[in-house]
Amino acid sequence: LELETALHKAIERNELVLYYQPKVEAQTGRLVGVEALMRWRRGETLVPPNEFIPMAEETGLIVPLSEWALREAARQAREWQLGFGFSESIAVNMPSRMFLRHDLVELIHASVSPYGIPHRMLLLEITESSLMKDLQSILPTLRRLNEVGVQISVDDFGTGYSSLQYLTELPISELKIDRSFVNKLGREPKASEVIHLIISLAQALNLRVVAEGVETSAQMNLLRSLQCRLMQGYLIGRPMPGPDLPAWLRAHA
Ligand code: G
Ligand code: G
Ligand code: NA
Repeated sequence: LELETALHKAIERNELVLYYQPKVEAQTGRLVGVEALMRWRRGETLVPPNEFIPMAEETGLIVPLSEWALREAARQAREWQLGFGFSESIAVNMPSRMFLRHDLVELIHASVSPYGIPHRMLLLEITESSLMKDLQSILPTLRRLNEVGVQISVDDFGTGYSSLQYLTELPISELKIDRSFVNKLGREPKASEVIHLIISLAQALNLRVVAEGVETSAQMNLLRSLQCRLMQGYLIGRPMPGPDLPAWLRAHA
């Protein structure tokens, strides 16, 4: 309960921060977007999301946290846009609870418009398991988001029992291969077969595919040979504070 009260106050006390992890094109290394990942600055410590997101989901605090993340990501995108012409996508993690709201499209509009960020630049990540669990209720919101140009990415793909029937009909843009598969690449023969299957599925459905959790160049090379187009992971870049992105870009070019 103490943690809950503290988190409640964290927003107004400016204790939340977003870190950003680059997502790049596998063949060229070119930046195609970033994913916003939340951190909580509590005194001297930077609390990782797995220590407060589950509690926030249980208590409903995830709603104000997600609203804050949308605004803050838009603000940061604007700062990068003015600073160095950033025009790539910015991904924000969204719990299914947010997609169950009828006013999500309006909320997004209110979050990005003050900063002049086009809806096209915004990508919302939803985990495969929460998407499939609440699909019927979420679908109308997904369609409205799609109409205004907001893109949807299915996170932790391969762990959540997607209905292939539904997948063909969903207004989504991207699948993110769960990092557990990437982690097993080169060690377990089946991992590369599963990844190959997800990539083929994505191609058939005309979706982008991203490998998450790429940590070694051996994994990167295997993923390239499997025709994986986009990658994210510690090898490419760790999640970093927004102001560090220009330096990462210079070092990475
Ligand atoms: O950043 P880190 O690797 O510690 O993230 C751990 C988990 O927390 C990931 O599954 C990530 O999706 C989730 N997470 C990180 N930031 C956010 C956020 O802003 N909102 C939500 N809902 N989940 C987040
Ligand atoms: O997709 P999801 O939101 O669950 O993933 C984001 C989480 O993965 C964050 O906690 C982030 O810090 C973490 N992460 C990002 N890249 C890597 C990586 O290369 N290896 C590992 N183990 N975790 C990573
Ligand atoms: Na994510």
